[in-house]
Amino acid sequence: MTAATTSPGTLITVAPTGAEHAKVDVPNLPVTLTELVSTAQDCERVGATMIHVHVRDADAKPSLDLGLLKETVAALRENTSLVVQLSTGGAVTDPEADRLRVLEAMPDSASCTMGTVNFGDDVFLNRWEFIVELHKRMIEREIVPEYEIFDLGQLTSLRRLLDNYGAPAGGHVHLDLVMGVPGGMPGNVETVSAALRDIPEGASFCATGVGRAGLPVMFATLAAGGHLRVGMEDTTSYARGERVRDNAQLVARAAGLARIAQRPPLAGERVRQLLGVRPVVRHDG
Ligand code: KMH
Ligand code: ZN
Repeated sequence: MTAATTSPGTLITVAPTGAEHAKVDVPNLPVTLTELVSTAQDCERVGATMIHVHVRDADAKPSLDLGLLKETVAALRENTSLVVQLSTGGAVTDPEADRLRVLEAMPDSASCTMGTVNFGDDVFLNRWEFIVELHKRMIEREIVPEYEIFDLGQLTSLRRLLDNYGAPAGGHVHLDLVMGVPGGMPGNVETVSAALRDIPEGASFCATGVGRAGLPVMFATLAAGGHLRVGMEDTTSYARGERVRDNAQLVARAAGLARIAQRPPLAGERVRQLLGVRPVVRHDG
């Protein structure tokens, strides 16, 4: 029995780029601002309502440059109605100070990872003091967090954070189960099911499965009343032996499955209400 809020519709987040894939290995990865905006528009057209953003510099390398982040937030707001979520996770090599500074770009939402995890051959470091600082700064700036959960124990850390430091900006708790990272929890039905026990009362959750875990996690999450994150940050294969054409292909598949599950994609305004994100300020279409 889950304490999480199950939803009659599905919030679809697209994570189009990430910090891990190299442009030379994945040539269709959106890395320039023009490519990102065009991807965002395509994904919005087929059912995405939130975008999880990692930016790249002129050499297509992951970057937390504040100017670039501000420009990106502005361009996405100008050209889409998507809820703009910036990654504070960055790349595993990014220092804490740079990751905290991401919030100065004033996105609608930002990620907040709830603990340290082995990340392939690397370590994705998230010290408790750092998590608390992110949480507090997001409250001050009215930025709605999405708590990233890479392992089940991080759900317990989330409860500890909320118990000790209060509700996030917007008052609603939304989290993302990131499943199948080598070093984190596996992406399968049993683990989605186990996570449901520890999701805080009233919280909403989405889930994403990295690589081959993508489809099992999607089906299990739809059945459990959760929301979906898809995108080339997590998946570059569409099927066995078939590369992803573009992010919109992944969003369209998720939207189709959500409709089949009778939990169709939620409209943007409904998603802003759900998450407690400020209403859209301006969109010229
Ligand atoms: N790139 C990973 C090290 C986040 O965006 O907040 C961290 C990550 C999580 O992707
Ligand atoms: Zn990310």
